[in-house]
Amino acid sequence: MDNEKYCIGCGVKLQDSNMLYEGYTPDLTNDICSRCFKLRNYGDYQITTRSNEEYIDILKSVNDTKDLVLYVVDLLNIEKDINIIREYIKNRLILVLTKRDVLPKSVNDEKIINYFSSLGLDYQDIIIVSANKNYNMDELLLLIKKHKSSKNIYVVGHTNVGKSTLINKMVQDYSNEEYELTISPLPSTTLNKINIKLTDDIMLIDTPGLVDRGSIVNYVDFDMIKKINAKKEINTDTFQVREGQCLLIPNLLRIDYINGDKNSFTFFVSNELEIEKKDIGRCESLKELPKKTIEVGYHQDLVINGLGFIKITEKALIDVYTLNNVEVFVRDSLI
Ligand SMILES: Nc1nc2c(ncn2[C@@H]2O[C@H](COP(=O)(O)OP(=O)(O)OP(=O)(O)O)[C@@H](O)[C@H]2O)c(=O)[nH]1
Ligand SMILES: [Mg+2]
Repeated sequence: MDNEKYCIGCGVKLQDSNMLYEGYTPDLTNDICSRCFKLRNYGDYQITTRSNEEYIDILKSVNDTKDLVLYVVDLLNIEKDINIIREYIKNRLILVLTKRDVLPKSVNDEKIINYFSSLGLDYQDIIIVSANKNYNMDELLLLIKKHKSSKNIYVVGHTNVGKSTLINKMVQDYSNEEYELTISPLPSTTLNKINIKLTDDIMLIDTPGLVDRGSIVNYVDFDMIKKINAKKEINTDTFQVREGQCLLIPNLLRIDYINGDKNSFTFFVSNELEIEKKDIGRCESLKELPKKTIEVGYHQDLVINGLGFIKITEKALIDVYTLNNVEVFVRDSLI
């Protein structure tokens, strides 16, 4: 049966004819699809794949407007090239750095802002927030009011960065509506544009996120995704390491210290992940995984896309083993 009703949780068009196809609901009087229903009520998730062409089409449609954009970036998983957004949209944008709550409180916000200022992204304003901890939400609303050129405000960014969570928090804080978008630690939760009226003058528009094929979340199971997803402030683990030693996160990552002075490696990853230090000669674990040899400079971060990052103090030559297709790179230290 054809209809024009869309799921209020993820934006997908609802249908009652094919259980195996997205947007299915047994009863078209429902407001949400079965996938959102199961996710919300049982934490049970059906993988949905989205092509990035669809995401890019959505960005192009945003570019056709002159509306303000909130470009949301996850502080634990900063994209290798955050400027890529400018290939698709020329709109005025506010850079919203979210999930502040997972980084240690001792980290200075100003340092983070300075880091982003140096990346060359053209934005009207920048702000650090946490939707979970309600941090800087009033300030974000003020910035929206200051920079908006019309009623519509688009919320864009990679999948899983926390776009829908941010909108839910704003609705909770600034509107009388009961509205709630579906959120999850898995990729591609939101499937379509969704308009959410915040006030008479502000319409927030949620969008599906770009799926990053280099992220580790594409190559592990649901239980592991939940473990990798940092839910609270990270208790960083620092290891003093010398040549001939290796650091391991079981099933996910191995770093062999091949060459360099005595060094310190600080892990910014979910507290639920165990980290072990061993002698290379006495450890065979994870050597079957693809290896990448990397030269790290003074005060740089080794980033494992989707997992987090490791701050390394001194120059080093390391062998990094991780799952196939997972992007690994170095950048100047964030912290
Ligand atoms: N610790 C922490 N986690 C957050 C925060 N905001 C979102 N998350 C978590 O990040 C994950 C992804 O959140 P979503 O809001 O579904 O992300 P999204 O950007 O809408 O993702 P897509 O719809 O797939 O594009 C969920 O597990 C959220 O609980 C935050 O401020 N702090
Ligand atoms: Mg979403």
